[in-house]
Amino acid sequence: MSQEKIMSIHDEAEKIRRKLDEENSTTVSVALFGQPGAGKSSLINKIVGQKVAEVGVETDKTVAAASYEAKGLRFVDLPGYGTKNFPKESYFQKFDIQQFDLFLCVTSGKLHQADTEFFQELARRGKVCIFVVNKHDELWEDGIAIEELEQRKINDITKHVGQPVKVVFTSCRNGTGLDALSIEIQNNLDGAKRERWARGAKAYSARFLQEKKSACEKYVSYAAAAAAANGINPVPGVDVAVDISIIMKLFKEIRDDYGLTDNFLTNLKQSSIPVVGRLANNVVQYAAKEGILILLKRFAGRQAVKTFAKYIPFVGQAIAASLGYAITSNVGNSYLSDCHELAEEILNNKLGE
Ligand SMILES: Nc1nc2c(ncn2[C@@H]2O[C@H](COP(=O)(O)OP(=O)(O)OP(=O)(O)O)[C@@H](O)[C@H]2O)c(=O)[nH]1
Ligand SMILES: [Mg+2]
Repeated sequence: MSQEKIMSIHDEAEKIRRKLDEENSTTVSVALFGQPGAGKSSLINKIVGQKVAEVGVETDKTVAAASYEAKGLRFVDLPGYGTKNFPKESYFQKFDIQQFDLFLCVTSGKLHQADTEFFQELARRGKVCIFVVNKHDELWEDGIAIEELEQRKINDITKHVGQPVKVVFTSCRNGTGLDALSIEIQNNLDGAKRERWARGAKAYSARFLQEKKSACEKYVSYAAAAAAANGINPVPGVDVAVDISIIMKLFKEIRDDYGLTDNFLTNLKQSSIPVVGRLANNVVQYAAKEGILILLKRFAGRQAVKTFAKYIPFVGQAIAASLGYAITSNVGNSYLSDCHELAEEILNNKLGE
């Protein structure tokens, strides 16, 4: 390899490591507010697809906001606006309201005055707030169509807040509106945060799964480049070394993004649906170092290597042209593909953890 080429790989390696760090430190911050029992904790769990918040017990927010973080998504359950402990005058500063990417006002009954006032303050400061009417499954009145009941809710909220607002109806019980809510949140984010949301939030539709895959592909290209640039483990069968620990970490993150926990995978391996069992087996097997070596060997032997040309500007010319990157990016995308297909089967067959 020429001196010049070695230099540019070195520079690009530095850059790609910084990019990977940057990507890993991107967080989406969502704040929730609304009356006790409206379903804020339940919604957080549904959105992220993990039990992070306790449901059915009043979340203690008498001394502080309750904060939960998973997969680069941060949810903060705010205490009541303008109470004795948290007066209006100091509320915005106390909870650093300006830092949040967006707000969810969660209701299940009537909108309360404190929520209306807080919303109006947010609107004045140009912050995005989505109204979530939860417990849609309980919305019922004899002889009145559901559309009419929904419209009444929307009218009631509009009347209270004095302006047209975005309203999403959800049910944590039967899943109604969870996809719509997640997409509405995503539509209000840009750039890296948008991708972070697609990766971290649970997919309730094929469309969202596809968004997840695109966001993961970009991440795969970064990690594959870093793994190729940081060559320490020899790849069997070729004169190339890559960093397996980076690949291992990448695989773990892809599994997390698709909600494939160890427990869930163990259950899926026993599935009566053959393709589910096979994919779950792959996902578990390739997670370990021995499995990664099998994949590396498989792709080292390939003649034609598929690389993602659109990521070359991020990855760098010299790294993108290297054999190490061809192998690591193929290995990464093959793992992503297994996780994605498995997630599609889970969604289509309504398999729960
Ligand atoms: N029927 C129905 N019940 C729900 C729904 N979402 C939540 N619940 C129930 O409503 C109760 C309160 O839910 P939480 O998620 O704890 O409500 P919260 O807003 O976090 O309450 P606080 O922490 O007290 O502010 C629990 O018993 C939930 O099981 C829903 O969509 N439909
Ligand atoms: Mg709660």
